Amino acid sequence: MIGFTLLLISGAFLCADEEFPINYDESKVPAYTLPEPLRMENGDSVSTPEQWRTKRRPELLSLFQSQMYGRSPGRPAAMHFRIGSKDEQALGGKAVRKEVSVYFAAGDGEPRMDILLYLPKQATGPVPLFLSMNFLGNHAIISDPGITLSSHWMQERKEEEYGIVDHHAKEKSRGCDAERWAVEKVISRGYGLATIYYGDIDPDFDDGFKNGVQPLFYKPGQTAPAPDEWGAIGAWAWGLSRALDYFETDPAIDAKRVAVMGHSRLGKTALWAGAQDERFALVISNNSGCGGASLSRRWFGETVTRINHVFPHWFCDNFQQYNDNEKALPVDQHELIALIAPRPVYVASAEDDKWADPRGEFLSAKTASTVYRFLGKDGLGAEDMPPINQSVQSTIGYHIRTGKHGVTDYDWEQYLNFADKYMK
Ligand code: GTR
Repeated sequence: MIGFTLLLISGAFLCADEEFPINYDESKVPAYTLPEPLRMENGDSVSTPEQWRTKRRPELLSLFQSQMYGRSPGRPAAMHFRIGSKDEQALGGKAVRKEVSVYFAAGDGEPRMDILLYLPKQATGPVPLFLSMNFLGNHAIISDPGITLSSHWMQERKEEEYGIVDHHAKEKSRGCDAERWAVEKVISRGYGLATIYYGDIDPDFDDGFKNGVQPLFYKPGQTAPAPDEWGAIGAWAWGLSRALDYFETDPAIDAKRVAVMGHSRLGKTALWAGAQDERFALVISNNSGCGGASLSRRWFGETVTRINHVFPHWFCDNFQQYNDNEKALPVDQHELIALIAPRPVYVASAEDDKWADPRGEFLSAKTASTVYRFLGKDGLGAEDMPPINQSVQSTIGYHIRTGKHGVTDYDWEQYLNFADKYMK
């Protein structure tokens, strides 16, 4: 890991390391010009919603695919599902818990992902659902002995953070991430909650794409994705779409009302999944930052260069061309949000999460409004950043809350209100 040095420059903090200068001073953000989502590559402006849908939207999507996240394959023909454990009395009788394995190839081997589902017991019909990937295994989101412990690669856990040092999921790690998962609250509001461990789809380290789902799609002789083919974020987003494929087959779930939500790198993933797959009814980005909701051209917090160096496996290789050259990017992140239009999208920042550039996240959401308005929606109903802990619930929702990088009950509360407004 790269060490950071704190420099005090003319009374303002500039956090930097030798290779990758990082700016935390608003007055030092250089001027930048954003690409216009409603202007086509040939220079013409988009004149009708139909033209947006059939020409400009596919054009933008293709640019994000080839230059940033990489192209992903579709649903594998041999993919199949197997229902695993089921508990009709979960959460003290308030929910049904079940596990579903998704096998991406024929047979019962790898690659495979496991979906953990909690559905409200009292439901009288198919329920709307929140779908969100997790960082530490399905068993980590809640302490429930019935959840299968993951046997897949697991990141090293810091003892001071989780009270455990555990390379693989063990009994004592059940519920170790529960603070970030408002399972009971979601159920009590009438929604289901589905989660998948992101390491099932692609372990989060740079191994040249030997593990994870990518090799399943290599052409004969291919050993790594091409420069315009998916990296890890593309693979995780693909996994979210495969979960939606399953929801379409489950009569207890209303697959037309699925909100995809994600935090941090998984927030980038949720946005990318929602941008590509129009079956997602609502999209939520929690503290997604660079490569997610925040603008690449704004020099504040994490940069394209830094993210590409530290996480070279997240994006496609073509994205490396834009290191220290963000202005050459044919897109910026307000256009990723615009790809979700006219569907509701919520962007959430945290006051102390400067690394993710809260203002850059807000500006990106605000600028995406042009497309929402063009399509007859209200966009973001705020000209300036709202006060701390005040949720804006227009078609593009936004809040900045107190506290640090993470997912809190406050965040869930706003997402549930937003879903009540747009998905019920
Ligand atoms: C950081 C990374 C961010 C964010 C975060 C996370 O190290 O620089 O882009 O994704 O990790 O996912 O927790």
